[in-house]
Amino acid sequence: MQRTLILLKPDAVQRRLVGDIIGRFERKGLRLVGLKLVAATRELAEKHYAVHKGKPFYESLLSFLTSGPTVALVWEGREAVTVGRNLMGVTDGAKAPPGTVRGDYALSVQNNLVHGSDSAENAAIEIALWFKTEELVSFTATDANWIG
Ligand code: DAT
Ligand code: MG
Repeated sequence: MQRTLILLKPDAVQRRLVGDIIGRFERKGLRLVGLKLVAATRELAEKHYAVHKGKPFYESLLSFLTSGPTVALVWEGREAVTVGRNLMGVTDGAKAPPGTVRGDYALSVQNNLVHGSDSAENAAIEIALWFKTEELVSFTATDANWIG
């Protein structure tokens, strides 16, 4: 069992795609264990994208993430990190295949609607950045025998 942090970035909220994107993760079978609307501060954005510090797009990326509300989600399930990445599609919306969030709705590289943790280790770090322990609610899904 694994957890992953998924962010619906400010473009997803502005474009009213929150319900659509959450629905895809729900229907896949992941369990929602954390959900909130966050106005990310510069400090939070810097920590979240620390790995990209110094890259040419870094400042623009921080402006984007702090430009409006973000929906922060934690999903739990088998292979949640890989499943999340697959539901999102590759970084560049122009290259992401149809059927993925980015493939269906994004054309941009930067404004690509979603963030998803890229490893279980980074998921743990990112979840701790966006959520307090008591904001996460673990539960047994009543359809667990069907979903796996
Ligand atoms: P991902 O979000 O698919 O994990 P990443 O971690 O490499 O991609 O980069 C984080 C975000 O930074 C990405 O969602 C969009 C932005 N980004 C990445 N490469 C970029 C580039 N070459 N130009 C502009 N923005 C970029
Ligand atoms: Mg990344």
